[in-house]
Amino acid sequence: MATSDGNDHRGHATVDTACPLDCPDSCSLSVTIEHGKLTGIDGSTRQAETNGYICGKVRRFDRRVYSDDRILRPAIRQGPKGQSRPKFKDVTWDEALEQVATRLTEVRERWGGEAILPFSYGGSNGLVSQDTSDAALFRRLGASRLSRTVCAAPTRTAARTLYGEMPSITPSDYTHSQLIVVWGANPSESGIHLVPYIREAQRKGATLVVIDPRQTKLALKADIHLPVRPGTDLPVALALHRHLFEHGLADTTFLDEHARGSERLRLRADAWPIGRAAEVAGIDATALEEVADLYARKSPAVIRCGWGLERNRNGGSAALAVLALPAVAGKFGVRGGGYSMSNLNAWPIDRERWIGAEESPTRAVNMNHLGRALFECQAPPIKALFVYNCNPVATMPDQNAVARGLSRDDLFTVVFDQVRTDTAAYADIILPATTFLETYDVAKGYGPISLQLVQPAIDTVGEARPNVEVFADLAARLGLVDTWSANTEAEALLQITNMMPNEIRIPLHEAGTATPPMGAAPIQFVDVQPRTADKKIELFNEALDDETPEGLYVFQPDPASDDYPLALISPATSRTICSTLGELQSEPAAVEMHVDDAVERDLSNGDTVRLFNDQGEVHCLVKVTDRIRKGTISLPKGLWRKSTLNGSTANALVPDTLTDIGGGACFNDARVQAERVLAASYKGRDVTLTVSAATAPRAH
Ligand SMILES: Nc1nc2c(c(=O)[nH]1)N[C@H]1C(S)=C(S)[C@@H](COP(=O)(O)OP(=O)(O)OC[C@H]3O[C@@H](n4cnc5c(=O)[nH]c(N)nc54)[C@H](O)[C@@H]3O)O[C@H]1N2
Ligand SMILES: Nc1nc2c(c(=O)[nH]1)N[C@H]1C(S)=C(S)[C@@H](COP(=O)(O)OP(=O)(O)OC[C@H]3O[C@@H](n4cnc5c(=O)[nH]c(N)nc54)[C@H](O)[C@@H]3O)O[C@H]1N2
Ligand code: SF4
Ligand SMILES: [Mo]
Repeated sequence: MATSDGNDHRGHATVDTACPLDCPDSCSLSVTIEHGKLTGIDGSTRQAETNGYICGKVRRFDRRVYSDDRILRPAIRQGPKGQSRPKFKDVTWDEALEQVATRLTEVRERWGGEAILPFSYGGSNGLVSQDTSDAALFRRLGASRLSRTVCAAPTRTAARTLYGEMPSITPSDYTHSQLIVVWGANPSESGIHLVPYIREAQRKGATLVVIDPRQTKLALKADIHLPVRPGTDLPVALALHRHLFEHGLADTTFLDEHARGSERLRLRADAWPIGRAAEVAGIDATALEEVADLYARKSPAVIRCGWGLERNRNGGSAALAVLALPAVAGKFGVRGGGYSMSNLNAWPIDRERWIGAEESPTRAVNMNHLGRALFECQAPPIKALFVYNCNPVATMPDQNAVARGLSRDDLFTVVFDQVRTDTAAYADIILPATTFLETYDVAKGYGPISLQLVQPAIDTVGEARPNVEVFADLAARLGLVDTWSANTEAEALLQITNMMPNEIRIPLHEAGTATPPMGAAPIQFVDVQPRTADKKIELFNEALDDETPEGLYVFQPDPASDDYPLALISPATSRTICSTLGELQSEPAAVEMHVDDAVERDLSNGDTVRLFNDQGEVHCLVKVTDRIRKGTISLPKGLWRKSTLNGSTANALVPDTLTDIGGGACFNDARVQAERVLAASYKGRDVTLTVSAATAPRAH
């Protein structure tokens, strides 16, 4: 075990490591251990941007590490699939992996490799724990490929199309900005280290604009808050473009030199005068005009483009239009001016180099279609599902379809996780995974430009094993011996870092952190340039326009109906990271609802409500508030089924339709109705709820 200050006589040690969870910030951590047990997790200053402090979730991560929900040993299911308290029998790793190998071989021989679907997403997000021996194994098996589109697919497609994923402005550079637009992001909960930099900029005179259907903590501190109807960012952004072009405020010199397609963008934006956009978005036209004016005048101006605006039918075009604004307004070239999206690709690092097996052209399954894929995929049907780094029952759209699919008797499911997730209830075999406090990894931030070494602070809990070892072991059992040469994660770490350029590898090993060649705080269009083929900004990609059903920058109207008028959104909260730590939520969840919507439905604070649409229903409590726009309601992302009264979460109401570009999830296109139900006690799944006499019962 590597320690930074050694082990003293009390068995006390401190370990320098980093947080690799799916969060932009990638904090450096100082972990204290006494007699082999975690006693404290705190921030360190190794990563300068996160400045020595961390969030409350990870500070108490010991509650997951030593939790009763932790999977300690491999186990095989005994009773039916999907029960709230499923029965499993412990087995040895050898028995478990032999059985997995046997079943995968049977499936492959009878149905072909594509009948196997590996299913993974964020997990611990590190370079070692994903796309290493796992990718090598599944590629060599000829398994179906997974399109990892549940998050960031539209924004990433937009950032790639426009700028070839040029690195973004880092949080600390916000202190140089005069205008900050936080668009569809809620950093107070989902990336906390940006907030003090924004506040510092405000103290120095910066203007803050927040565009969000909810009055978030930052919206309360904003000069202007535009509480848009979910899914209407596209017209709002196009109205800003139109304003710039129409008033001669577009930076035509910059556009001529650095961009293509501005005329095509201008024509599409022409359909959106400020008044029309404001009407569709349900916001005040004067406020929107003021934002247009501020954005044209102020510099340095930065837009923090979040992920809240992508999760709907217009998400891709919305992200394109938002991220195109600094180009059209000429905001690049100064510190604190430009945009921030994801900085995941700031590094000259290529995973393909270390996977060590060619990607085969097998069929690709969009992960947002898991439920339907389990029924509709033919030739071959999906017969084996290997879930790791992901908790699809809690996090994928159309939860009921996912659960039905996973209940199939003829489906062989492996769930490899740290804790008994909602998905684990459907597993034939569960395998225990290590947490980031028990393994080596490399954490890559997507807010600050940060690459850090993650190292074990404690011994593995129970018989947990790191991903890289389990997939390498399975490959060996399947006779794929030459696939991946590193069998332990320490070897894997070395194998991976050895393929990095020396300027990165050496500091990463010696100091635990590295800086990319362009520096940790690049100025866009000074230190970094677009990474498109010809280094130009592509404001209008004709091929993408052809592929997009309605065309690029074309607004698709709201899917609400008279039956289902309320827009249900499910943003990140400070209590979980996606569904990670959802096991610790002991209070029943509450949906936030505007006071007018509540009064209309005879609802008051603490009442029990039934949210429903044609796909499903969620029974939960109500929190009445004026901090969300009327017509929009909000239930947290990442809830486990036990957190609601009927065992369904927001995803039971989320359609599995896809975003306009990128094949992303439309979480915020859920349209629902809400009605009061007579209160029931919170006792897990068995509560029976009766529809209140005040509202007519419906046939669902
Ligand atoms: N604590 C915590 N931190 C996290 C996560 C977590 O679950 N918990 N998740 C991590 C992950 S995986 C991600 S992707 C990021 C996501 O972090 P964010 O980018 O902050 O994304 P969301 O939380 O989905 O939504 C952000 C805001 O968008 C608003 N919003 C919803 N719909 C719309 C819309 O149509 N338009 C506009 N303008 N706003 C809208 C929501 O009200 C919310 O306040 O956070 C990461 N950090
Ligand atoms: N309704 C709604 N749903 C959403 C969203 C939303 O806005 N609204 N947002 C979506 C977003 S942004 C995202 S990113 C997805 C995320 O969805 P998921 O990727 O499913 O994220 P988590 O639920 O945190 O699941 C990660 C799982 O990996 C496990 N894990 C962690 N480290 C390891 C490891 O080293 N090995 C193994 N084997 N397992 C590990 C964790 O215990 C956890 O169960 O959720 C999406 N779901
Ligand atoms: S979850 Fe985010 S804020 Fe919390 S410790 Fe990890 S990187 Fe830092
Ligand atoms: Mo995400």
